[in-house]
Amino acid sequence: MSDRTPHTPGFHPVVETQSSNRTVAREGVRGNGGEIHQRSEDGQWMTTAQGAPVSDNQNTLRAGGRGPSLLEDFAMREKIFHFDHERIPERVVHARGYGVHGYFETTSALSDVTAAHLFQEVGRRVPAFVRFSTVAGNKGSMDLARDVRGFAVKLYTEEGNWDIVGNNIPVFFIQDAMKFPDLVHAVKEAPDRAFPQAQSAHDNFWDFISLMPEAMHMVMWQMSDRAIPRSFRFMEGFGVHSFRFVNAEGKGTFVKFHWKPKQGLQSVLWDEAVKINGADPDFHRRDMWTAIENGDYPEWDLAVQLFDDEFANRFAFDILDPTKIIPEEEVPLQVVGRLVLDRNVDNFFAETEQVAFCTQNIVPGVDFTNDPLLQGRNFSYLDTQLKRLGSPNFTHIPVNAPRCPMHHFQQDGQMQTRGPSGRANYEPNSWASGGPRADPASGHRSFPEEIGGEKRKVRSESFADHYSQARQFYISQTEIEQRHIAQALVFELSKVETPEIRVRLVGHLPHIDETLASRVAEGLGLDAVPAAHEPAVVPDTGLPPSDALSILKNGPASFKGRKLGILMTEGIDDDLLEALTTAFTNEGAMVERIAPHVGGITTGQGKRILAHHKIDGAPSVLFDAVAILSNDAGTVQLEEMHPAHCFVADAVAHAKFIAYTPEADSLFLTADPSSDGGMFALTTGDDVDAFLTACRGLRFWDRLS
Ligand code: HDD
Repeated sequence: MSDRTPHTPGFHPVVETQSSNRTVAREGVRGNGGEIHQRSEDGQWMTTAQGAPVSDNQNTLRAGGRGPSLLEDFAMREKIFHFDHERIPERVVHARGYGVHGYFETTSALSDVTAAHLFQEVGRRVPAFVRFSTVAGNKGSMDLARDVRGFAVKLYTEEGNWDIVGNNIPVFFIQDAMKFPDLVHAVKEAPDRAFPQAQSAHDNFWDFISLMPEAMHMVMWQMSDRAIPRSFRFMEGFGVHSFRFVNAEGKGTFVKFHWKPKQGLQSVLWDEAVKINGADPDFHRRDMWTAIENGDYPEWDLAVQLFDDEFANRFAFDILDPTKIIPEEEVPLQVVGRLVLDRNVDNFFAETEQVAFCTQNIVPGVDFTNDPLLQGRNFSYLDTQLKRLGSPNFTHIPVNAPRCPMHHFQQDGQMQTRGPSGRANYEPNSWASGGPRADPASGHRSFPEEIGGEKRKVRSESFADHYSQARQFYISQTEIEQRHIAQALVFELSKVETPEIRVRLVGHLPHIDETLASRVAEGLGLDAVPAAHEPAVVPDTGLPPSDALSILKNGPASFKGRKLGILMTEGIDDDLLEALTTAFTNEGAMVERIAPHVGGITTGQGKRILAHHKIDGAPSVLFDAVAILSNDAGTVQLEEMHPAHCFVADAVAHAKFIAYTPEADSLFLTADPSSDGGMFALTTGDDVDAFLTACRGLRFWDRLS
């Protein structure tokens, strides 16, 4: 169609492009409304959704230049009609999310424990789609809310889609799915005032939680830095529940799934999170998009914990209780595969918004357990997909469609695109071309678990210990992380307006740790630590700490994939800037330049260097480490700029590693850079190495102690 002549002489229509428009369109032509039309390079002509060429995308058909619009303008009517129907219901939880394509590859065969095709031999590779999310916030909420992160993985295996719909925290708030609506109602905005959004720091949430001792283990994780990850790339994922692998002989083995980021673990400080939300509410999605566009593909190991009935019976907690972990020290992790994310979506709505994860999507060789939360989830997800996507045919949408052959007799329904062909649409039938038949040998078979017991609404007593593992998590943290948990609790409870709720919550903490309880009580201004609530069972205070539970003990080993921000001013030394940039780029880091103007600076050697950001829009919270390169004149200029002061003061307060030219010394109002082990004076390029080596660690925590 590209050789078609324009329908209106002298008038070039705006062209709808399918590419990501990285190049700017050429040639501007004035339309008859004065608007400027630019032809894109792909030369396509606009049509309606029915394929009819459109002659004018600016003016409705009307009777006379100043007359009424005519209903027969089918192009206008169709355009507005479609626009009016663009939204579908957002997810009731996990509404804000970001999806990425990739692949999963088996690195260690598991054919002895599972019949899953994927795990039969090393090197089997299947496409994957992963959606990361926050839980409580609405679709347009900010990325750095204190919240659990969803980590939902869809594996398009040769035997169907297998969804591991997990979180970045290995336990959950509640033990029974029946309470999920209450939990979600409590954490989301109150129904009368519709706030607070995307946060748990309010009365309803803590009212509910303080009445639910089973939530205390999860609350420790949620108040830890796990709930403010630096990026999706630096967090773990967990399948949470115990599942079952079933091998070809029908033997079952319990399994828990862990995604371990090769990038290491990293979180931000709460003060950073708050400021990032203002500076860049899309911080996490931008981070993922940019990393992948740069070819820096994030990767996770899939590790499994495998255990049998004998272990399940002797383990101190019930393996069906989703508020408990099995410490890695008790059942070691076995790495069996890797997940690599290497492709951004082409269209956010078609893929990320419409992807439909369902916990009940499993494949032969994988089975459920009786975890009451998992069983309830298996009911819930299909309903949600029907509500959101409007048709039982949501599996026809490409992101949801299996990549293996499908044969069944399901037919019709809204938006059906591939009904069965031929006469047979039922089974059994006696037609020669009678369609598919169930296959008892290779079809999915449930583990033949014997089930018995009285029909009762009841919770097993084996689920009754609510504090022991909360304590184990807390004592596994470094002193800095423990302090953060106390500070988070104080912050959240200080937002609670009802004093009784605050006191009720603190009444759980003595069972977890006395020091934590008194720190929080003190932070809230309580006269004393309230009396501890009567526990359902006496907690076991003897559980040993587990290093795997700490972020700081599992941080990144390099600065790869992290971001350096260089604040630069006019006339700085070219060689120094070059040396810094080269060293960090060679490390695999992202380097972004910030200047008083986005137009950049001219170096002392006369080279024009563009900036990525104007200082006002790029506070230091957006970077993992910062460098301040200025000469005397530049320092005077920065001293007059409030954002520059905040840039430096925040980098100091957030324990960041900081490099600086000696001339920038006077910008440090809250610290003495010459005596701070996390600050590095840069005079020549030779000084860069020590700074880079330090940056490979997470932060210079000594500054805060
Ligand atoms: Fe859920 C979405 C994870 C308990 C009901 N859940 C959803 C998503 C994740 C999780 C990651 C987003 C999927 C996506 O990106 O599209 N949910 C969990 C975990 C849970 C959990 C790890 C506990 C271990 N969920 C849970 C319960 C119920 C639900 C107990 C209901 C009884 N979850 C849903 C849902 C959602 C959902 C309402 C909303 C959007 C969707 O399913 O597709 O059905």
